[in-house]
Amino acid sequence: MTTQPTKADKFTFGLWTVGWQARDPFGAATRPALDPVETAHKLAELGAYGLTFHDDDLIPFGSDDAAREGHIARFRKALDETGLVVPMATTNLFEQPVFKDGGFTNNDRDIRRYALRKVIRNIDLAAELGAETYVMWGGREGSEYDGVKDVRAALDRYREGIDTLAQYVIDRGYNIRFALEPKPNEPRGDILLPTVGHALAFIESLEHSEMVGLNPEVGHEQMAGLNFVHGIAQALWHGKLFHIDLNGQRGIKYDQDLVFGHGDLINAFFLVDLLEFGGVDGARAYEGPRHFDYKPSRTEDFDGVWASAAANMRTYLLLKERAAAYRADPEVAEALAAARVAGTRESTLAEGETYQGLLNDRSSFEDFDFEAAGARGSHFVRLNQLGIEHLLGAR
Ligand code: GLT
Ligand code: MN
Ligand code: MN
Repeated sequence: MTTQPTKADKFTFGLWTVGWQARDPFGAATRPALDPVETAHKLAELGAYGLTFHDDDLIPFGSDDAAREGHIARFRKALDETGLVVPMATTNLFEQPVFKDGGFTNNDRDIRRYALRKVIRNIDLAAELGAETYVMWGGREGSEYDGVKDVRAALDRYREGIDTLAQYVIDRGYNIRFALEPKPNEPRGDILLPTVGHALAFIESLEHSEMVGLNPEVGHEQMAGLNFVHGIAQALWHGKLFHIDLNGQRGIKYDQDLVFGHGDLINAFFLVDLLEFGGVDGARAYEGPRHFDYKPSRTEDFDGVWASAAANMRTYLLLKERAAAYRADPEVAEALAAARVAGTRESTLAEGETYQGLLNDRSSFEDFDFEAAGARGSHFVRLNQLGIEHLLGAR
C-alpha cells in the first residue's frame, strides 16, 4: 500500500474548502480568493480525483448570463486539462441576505420559489458536468427562536421542495440522486434535520425516497456528541450512504472543519476501517467519493492550504494502511473471537423458529444461568487496545 494518493482512491474536495478565505465572525479574511482553475490544477497535482462546488463558488452570485458562461467554460477547460471529475454539486442557499431565514423552508413563499429556481439552474449544470450526486445542506433552514417557525409546516415545505426537484430530475432523465447533509446548529441556532437519524426518518416521507440519501459529515455528528462510525453504519444499513464529508472535530463546540483525523483519531481509524473493509468479505462498504469538506485553518498561508489538502489524503491512506494491518493481525482475530464480535451476525431465533420455539426452549429462560452469563467478561478492552496499537504503528 502507498500513501501517495491516486485517482483510484477517489479523493474529492469542494472548491469552497481550499478556497475558504478564512473570514470568521471575529476576523477578516487572511487569504485572497483562489481561482477555481488554479485549485483544479493544484489538487490534481496532489493526487485528487475530483472537485465539487456550489453554484456561487464557480459563478459569483448575480453574474449575468455571459459572465456565467465564461466561468463555466474556463472551469470545463481546467477539468479537461487535469482529468478531474465532478461527482457532486450543490447550491448555496445560505450566504446571501435573501436566504437569512432559509431557502426551502423560508417563511416567505416568494423566497422559497426563488430558492427552488436557483437549485434547478444548478442541477442543470451539475448534470452537464456529469455529477451523480446533488447535496442539500440546509444550513439556514431552522431558527433561533421556537415561536418563529412552524416546524411541521416547514417540514411540509422541505418535503414539497425535494419532491418537486426529484420530479424535475426524473423528467429531465438526469442520472442524479440527492444527498441530505444533517447538521445540528450553526449558522442557525437550531437546524432542521439536525442528525443522520432525523434525516433518515424524513427521507422515508418523500415521494421519491429511493432517490434521496445522506451526505453525513464527521464534524456535524460529533458537534451533537454522536458517534460518527455508528451513524455511518446505520446509513449503510438503510442503503442511504450516498456521499460522505470527511473532516475533523474536537468535541461539542462550533463547527471546526479540521483536517480529517485531526479530531477524534480513533473514530477516524474505525471509520476508514468500515468504509474500506466493512463490506462483504472485507471489500469496500462504500464505493463513492471520499470527499473532504474541511477548512484550512485561518492561521495558514497558501503553502499551508496545500499542505492541509495533502494531509487529508495522506491521513486517510495511513489509516487505511493501519486498518489493513489490524485486520491481518492473528492476535486481533483471536481478540475478535474472544469478544464474540461475530456473534451478533447470528440470528437470535433458529431458522424457521417462531416465538413458540423460544417459549418451548427451557434453556433460553427457565434453565438459563444468567448469573454465569452476567459474570463473564466481554474482553472488549483488549480488542480496543490492539486497535490503538495498530493505529499508533506499535504493531
Ligand atoms: C458549508 C457547510 C458544509 C456543507 C457545504 C455544502 S457548504 O461549508 O459547512 O458542511 O457540506 O453546502
Ligand atoms: Mn462542517
Ligand atoms: Mn459538509
